Amino acid sequence: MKKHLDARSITTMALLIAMMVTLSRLLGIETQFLKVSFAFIPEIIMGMLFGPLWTGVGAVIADFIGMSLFAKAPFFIGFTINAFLEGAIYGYFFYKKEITWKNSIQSVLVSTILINLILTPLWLAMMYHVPLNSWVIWAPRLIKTVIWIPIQTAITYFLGGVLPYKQWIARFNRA
Ligand code: FOL
Repeated sequence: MKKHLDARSITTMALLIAMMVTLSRLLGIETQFLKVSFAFIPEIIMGMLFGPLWTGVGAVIADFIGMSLFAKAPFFIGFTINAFLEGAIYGYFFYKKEITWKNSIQSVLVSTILINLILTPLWLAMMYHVPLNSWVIWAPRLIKTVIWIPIQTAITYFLGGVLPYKQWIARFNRA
């Protein structure tokens, strides 16, 4: 893993963070109990280029920027933890790796189970003082999960086909 980031890496990170903020806060759907967005796309690219630690850090920065510019709810630290873990998951599965059906499915399942089905229900119950078994937490979430797993898996896999990641990795390793 990179110990420090050079100027080109910082510029690339900044661009990907800006894309994450835009996709999640401006082009995403957000209700009190559910979020749907395509912010995972720049996040996967970050994971391929920079690995788990830096992608986690980048996702945390995107959370801070998004919350300071476009907050629709009070800040809650649990979602910052989610952001770090989701970034770390994409870095773990895609850093300097070819995107295959296998790691696409694995990354989607691990992030969905850990973040969307375990941690987020806990944070929402704590934040809104509703019981953890409340239908307002689970009904929209289970519907989203069933629809979203195939969509996110397919987008992740096809991203692997269109991104010139071998050139990127060669270029970033030379620097
Ligand atoms: N606090 C912080 N730090 N960041 C936030 O984005 C944030 N957002 C809210 C409140 N405090 C915050 C607004 N409420 C979900 C739903 C509502 C919500 C926050 C999160 C939610 O369902 N999140 C899912 C989906 C995330 C995704 O796919 O982008 C999650 O697993 O975190």
